[in-house]
Amino acid sequence: ESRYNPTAIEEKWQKTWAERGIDQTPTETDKPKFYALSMFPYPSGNLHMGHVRNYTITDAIARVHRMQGDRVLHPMGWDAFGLPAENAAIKNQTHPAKWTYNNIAQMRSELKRLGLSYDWNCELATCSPDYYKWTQWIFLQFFQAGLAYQKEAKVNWDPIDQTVLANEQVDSEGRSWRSGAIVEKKNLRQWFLKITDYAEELLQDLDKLTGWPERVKLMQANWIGKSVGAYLEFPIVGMEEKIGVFTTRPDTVYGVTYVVLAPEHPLTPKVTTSERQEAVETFIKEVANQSELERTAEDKPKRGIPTGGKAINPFTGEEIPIWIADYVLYEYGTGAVMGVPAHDTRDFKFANEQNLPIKVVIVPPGNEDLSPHYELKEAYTDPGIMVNSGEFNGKNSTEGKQAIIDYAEQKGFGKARVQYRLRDWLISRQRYWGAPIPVIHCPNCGIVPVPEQDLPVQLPEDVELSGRGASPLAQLESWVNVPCPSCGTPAKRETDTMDTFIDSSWYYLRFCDAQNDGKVFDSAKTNGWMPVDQYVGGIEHAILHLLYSRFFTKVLRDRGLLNFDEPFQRLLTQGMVQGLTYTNPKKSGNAKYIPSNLVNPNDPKDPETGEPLEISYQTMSKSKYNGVAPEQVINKYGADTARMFILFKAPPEKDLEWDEADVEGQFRFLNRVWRLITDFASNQSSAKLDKSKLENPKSKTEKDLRRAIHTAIKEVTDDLGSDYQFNTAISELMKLSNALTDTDSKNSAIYTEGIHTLILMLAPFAPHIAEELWQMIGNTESVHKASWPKYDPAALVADEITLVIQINGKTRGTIEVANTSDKDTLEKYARESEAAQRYLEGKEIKKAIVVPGRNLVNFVVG
Ligand code: ANZ
Ligand code: ZN
Repeated sequence: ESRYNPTAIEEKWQKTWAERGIDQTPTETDKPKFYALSMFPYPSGNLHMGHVRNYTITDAIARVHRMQGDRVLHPMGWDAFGLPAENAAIKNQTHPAKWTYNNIAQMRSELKRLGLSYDWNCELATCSPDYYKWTQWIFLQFFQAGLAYQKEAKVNWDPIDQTVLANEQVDSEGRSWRSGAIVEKKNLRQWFLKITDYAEELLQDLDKLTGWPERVKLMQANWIGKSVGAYLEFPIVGMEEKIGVFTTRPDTVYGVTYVVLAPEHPLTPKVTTSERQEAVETFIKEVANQSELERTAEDKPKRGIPTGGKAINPFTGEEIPIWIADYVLYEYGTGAVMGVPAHDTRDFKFANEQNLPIKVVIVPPGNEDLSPHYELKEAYTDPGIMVNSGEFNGKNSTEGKQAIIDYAEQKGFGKARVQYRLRDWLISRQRYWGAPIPVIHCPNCGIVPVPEQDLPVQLPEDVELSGRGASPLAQLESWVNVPCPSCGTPAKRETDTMDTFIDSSWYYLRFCDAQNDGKVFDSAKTNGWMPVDQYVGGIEHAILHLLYSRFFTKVLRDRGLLNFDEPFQRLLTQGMVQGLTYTNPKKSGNAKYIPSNLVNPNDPKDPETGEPLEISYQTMSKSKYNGVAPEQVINKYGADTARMFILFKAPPEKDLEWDEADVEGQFRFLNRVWRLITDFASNQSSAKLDKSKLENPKSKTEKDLRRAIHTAIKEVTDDLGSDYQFNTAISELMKLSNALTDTDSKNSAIYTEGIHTLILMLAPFAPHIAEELWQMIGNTESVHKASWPKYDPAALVADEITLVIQINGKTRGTIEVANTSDKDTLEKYARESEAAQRYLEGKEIKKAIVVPGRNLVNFVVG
């Protein structure tokens, strides 16, 4: 009898499966489709445990669906453009393409060792000209639709990477997501995609995403940030121009005691009086160096100064001062606000600090008659009744909002307005390793799209990467200078490349027709596979990647290429993989993390200082020295054990603590299954399943075994339903394995059915050992082509139940009785039981409470 040798069988089956092409996407169309997708990786060099978890989850899902009769698309590719390749190239004097493709080769071979059932014919890399040709083509679709435009903009400038960053790439401390440098502001002409045109639909359609976690939908809604309110114009004393403000509280307009401009607002210098000019200029310079977060943080004091200018409240005719302040952002709304200190918390603080008047115009119902000037300890921000508001007095503030808007519209000084926090997507990067934006700037014709037959605009290979100054492409004269495609005049190529989030906004569409070299994709094919039925990936993509992908889908739909509204039907955000982490609480920064190989686990001390260490589980990362390399685990236990452990240790959406003892536990389980089935294979002359013998078990033990088998089928199938509770599914497999080990009916057709069932249900999780054992018991077709077992409801019914006997709520004994839910019969059994006889002797039964579902009878006695 052979030992379980994972290395040998895993290599063997990976090779055989590849030769037989069993993971290829089926072409028949009579089965329901299922598109299973993991977020594709950035080829950074090696797989980490987070990748392994992500892909194992999706693979198990894909395999279950195949066995359950779906035709499955399960592709994999590479999100291969981006800064790290360029930085590595600068550092190591190689070409980014070389670095990238080496990493892809490395990671692909690691993926293959995991036994993931990808159709490698769909593989794509976003940095390949076959792919970015279509990224460029899609850009031109946006351009033709008026959804790609250039504008001068203050951009985030990363002084280390020497590049512009999207807002999303700047963290809450104002640092670059990659280099960590404090981001500066700089003015540049940049390309934008008009995602704001789709803000409302992106918000509304969140309701269609019933298979998404609520928390992700909420994050998207907050990012879009819809506010309903009004645009109101305040005339400026002595000037033609007016100050437009956006407010969500038009009902408070009678309480405006000042107006505030963002310091960068173009009206700032115009309204500033000469006495105030110097102070205003100094203030503007100070604010320019602050991040958005510093400017708006709730706990920071609001800073501002008067400009000397005055505006008029169009409702009251009152003159009010014009200020500038840091808390007013130029990029949001109109970049100006009406100050209502009585009803806005920030304004209240600001007015108190700056000694500006506070005027109450909303009061809680029933307080209308109180002195209008009663002292406020804090802003009154709730709805209420309007006071001090002229003809609007007495209205409740909710109606008041509309009444004020109607009035403003009538008089021509305002209107209703919806405002979104979402801004247009800045896609320009002054970098080399990205898809070049396919336009040419002609002195005669302006911006000319590169004609389709000239796509892709290829990245030149002979580029010099210094990591400094302007974009590498801009420095390459031979590449930049081209004749205008329209008039032939000497013209210049656009030298910006696209944000890599663009590449990943449409890759899932390309997977449906990955080898098409004549089109971006065949719409019939893509419409046939889309939407993705199950998308699996990290929560870090909850906002941007998913929002951008949804945006692309909607735009391509409106261009007639797609016939659906949302790309991802269901989304699973898998939890983090955490490793055992040793920290020295006396140290700070990264120095506090101590590599585990320097620590004695029985007495964890800092090897340098001898100080005691703290132990915790934290997300695996290089800087914490708490990572476990997938390769090592596979070498030691095999991929099947790694997969089983990952699926068993925690539900997919929860964090997972990597624990070697539990890895061992799964290894032992697979070894038990191995022995169970090798024993079966060698003892049984013919292990063929005789279906005719299954339904009439010959003995109680056979019947019990059959119940265990069918209960397992039911439970595992339910666990794999829509919630993918792999952990409980694997527990059920363990129970089934124990039942098969312990039964006395090993020479029955039912036992054979149990063995088959165990292997079949193990197959999605531990595909190699399942295949080996499946062949060992005499099958020739792959287990992965077999059908998922179905349970027989009749087999689930137990013959006997254990009935609990209670006297006054106290359990006094149990009896085995025939399975029934008939109350009278249960009561009769209970009365006749020895326990009842003993405890009830000489006592009067006041009441018998029978609970059939809980198999319980309680006698209440006096
Ligand atoms: C007057 C007012 C009175 C306001 C009141 C609120 C309460 P959201 O919900 O975030 O859209 N605001 C408008 N533009 C701004 C900008 N560029 N920078 C900073 N603040 C700005 O908030 C809209 C409210 O934020 C607006 O309504 C405005 O203050 C302020 F009792 O107007 B409100
Ligand atoms: Zn031209």
